[in-house]
Amino acid sequence: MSENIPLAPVTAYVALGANLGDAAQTVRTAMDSIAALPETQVSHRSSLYLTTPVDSDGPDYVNAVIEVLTGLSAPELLEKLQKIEQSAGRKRPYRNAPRTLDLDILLFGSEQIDSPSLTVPHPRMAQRAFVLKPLAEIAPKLVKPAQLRAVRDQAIEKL
Ligand code: PH2
Ligand code: MG
Ligand code: MG
Repeated sequence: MSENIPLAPVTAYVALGANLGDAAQTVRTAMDSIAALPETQVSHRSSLYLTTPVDSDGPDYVNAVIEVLTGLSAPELLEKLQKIEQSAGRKRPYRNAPRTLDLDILLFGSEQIDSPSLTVPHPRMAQRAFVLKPLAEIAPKLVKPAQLRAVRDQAIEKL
């Protein structure tokens, strides 16, 4: 019985990043793939940003953030995002390796999640201009001016 009652949609934020291949096109296509997920709408898309690698190497990254309304649970959304990463050719040779596509759940409603596969809110989001700037563009109330000031030395520009 209870499994047939749909969950109320949750507002979640997903960060997109890529620095191998045609990164801008991969990020745009990933936004469309997320919009096509079941029970999921993309309600806001940030601009695309060109950013210097942080604790990573290789070419500059293309980064963006989207807001989604979803009836999926956080683990279901994570599984579907990982499938989209895999179809973009994602390999994981070592931590923070250059990548064709990275999709990270930043926030999932007001949920706090600490499982082996998923930590939400994303534990490093407050240290990264490539997350905070696009997030502030689409959800200004979620990012405090002091948080933006703390990352102002990290190179980021709109594409
Ligand atoms: N992702 C990382 C590590 N470093 N740097 C930039 N500029 N953009 C990213 O998306 C990024 C990074 C780990 O996921
Ligand atoms: Mg990441
Ligand atoms: Mg990731």
